[in-house]
Amino acid sequence: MNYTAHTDTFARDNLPPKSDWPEFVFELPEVKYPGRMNCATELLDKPVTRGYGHRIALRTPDGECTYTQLFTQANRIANLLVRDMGLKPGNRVLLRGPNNPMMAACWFAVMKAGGICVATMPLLRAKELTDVVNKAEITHALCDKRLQEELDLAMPACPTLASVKYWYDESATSVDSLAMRQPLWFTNVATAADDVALIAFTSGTTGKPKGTVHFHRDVVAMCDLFPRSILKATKDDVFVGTPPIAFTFGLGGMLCFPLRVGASTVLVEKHTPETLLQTIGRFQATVCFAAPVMYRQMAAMAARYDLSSLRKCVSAGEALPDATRQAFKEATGIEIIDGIGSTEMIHIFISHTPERVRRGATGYAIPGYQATVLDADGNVCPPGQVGRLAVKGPTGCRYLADDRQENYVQNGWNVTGDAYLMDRDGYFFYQARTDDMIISAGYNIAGPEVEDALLKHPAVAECGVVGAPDSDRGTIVKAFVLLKPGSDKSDEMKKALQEHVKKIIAPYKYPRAVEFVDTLPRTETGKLQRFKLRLS
Ligand code: 3UK
Repeated sequence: MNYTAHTDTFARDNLPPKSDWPEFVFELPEVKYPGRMNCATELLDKPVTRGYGHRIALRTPDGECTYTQLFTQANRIANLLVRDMGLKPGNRVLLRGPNNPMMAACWFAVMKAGGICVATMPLLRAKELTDVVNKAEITHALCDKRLQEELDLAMPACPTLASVKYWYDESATSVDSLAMRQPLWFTNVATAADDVALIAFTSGTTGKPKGTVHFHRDVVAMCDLFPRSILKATKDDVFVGTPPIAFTFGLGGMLCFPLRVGASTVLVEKHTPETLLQTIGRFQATVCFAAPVMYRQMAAMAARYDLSSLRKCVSAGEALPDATRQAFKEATGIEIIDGIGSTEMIHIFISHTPERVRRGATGYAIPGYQATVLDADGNVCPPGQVGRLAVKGPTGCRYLADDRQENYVQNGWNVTGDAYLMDRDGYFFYQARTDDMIISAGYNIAGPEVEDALLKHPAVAECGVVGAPDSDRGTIVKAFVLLKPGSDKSDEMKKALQEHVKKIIAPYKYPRAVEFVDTLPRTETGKLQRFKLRLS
């Protein structure tokens, strides 16, 4: 048996058998890590010992926090977890909160103590929490006081969850108050590089949530790949954005990436397009992480804000429509960096630098990753042919005790569930989620392509395109359209939108049905919930 610092081996014991793991590729020198590594040491302790302690790590509308302060607070909470809450290395810790400094400090505290973080999206309800707690046999919880109600509702059905504490809580037994009485120093647990650091549950739309298991080395690897080769982040960067730390997109972009390079991150609990624009100006932010719909909304109002500090913008979570890319560039001069990542892969694996953008493409496999397109039989598709996207690299999919492992990992490849084509130069073009392809009158139609065409019409703010049942044709293309303020929800407008689409893409792809809506259903991570549109 390999070395492990975990006395509680539940997570390791519930990994899929090695034969079902994807193939891991560690070709880049930067991801050849030693056998023992704790990601908190790498991301937080080392900047302090290397003389960055006085620099600002976290910025918020209420104040700021240096690297040394964050380090000290994480040490205190780690002591609290071990001394008062009885945490043993390998125990799972539920972490619940919006993006705020305590969320960041608690995340590092769990890493330091050798615990396994299970962070959940703030909006999860009791039923979903119960599923997660029971699946991962979670023993401890650290939770923002304002999210207590739903956790209380879940507790009776969570027998393993024995120790719960709240932060931003006025009581004498709060995390805040108990941490104050703990020593400032903590010796990080000497975890193996392949000890489990976190279990991230997928924001899946159907079925029971899947827990994706990531090691300490995976957390460090995500920081040493995309941020170095594509983003080129430096210590002087100021990060802002929307993705929750509870989502691996946000864990990277809003916490780990900035700290890895000694930069600072602006944590704001809830953003609207207006507050994000204001925040960029107020903090002179240089790097922004968000979902495509946010960039679209920001483009429409960017002229009224000071965005002179902004250097790089990263879009992920769903496909970036070219219409949004162009609108944002016109408004700000910035070429958005698109990137596809997944909870299974922990972060982005196909992307592009602003200089190497290719219109309509997500990008190329970033250094460290390999990507290809497979047909239904698992053979490699020639350039130009649509098939299933498959990737491999230093990170990959390991579901916690789940037979769906064989769907995601096939012949050593991680198969993401996305339909893509690759051109001759190795650029990857997104078509749709494999199960979102619309088959109408025998044609394969990708909803996102129709959406991009609609978004190029001046009256369209947002839209979603799905297949809808039709008595004559079996399935037709149906568009749900949110119009810009002042536009007319008329039959003439429907007709105009249909004619507009026919002019931009092959006419048979035009939406035969158009419905005007006031909002579109989205997840907390900004993804359009197409299954909800299909049901409506
Ligand atoms: C879709 C994209 C087209 C795609 C994520 C960056 O989104 C993330 O993780 P999830 O597990 O979803 C993964 C799926 O989302 N997707 C994401 N980005 C793009 N489709 N273009 C894109 N740029 O279907 C993928 O399979 O929620 C994104 C970093 C970390 C993440 N966890």
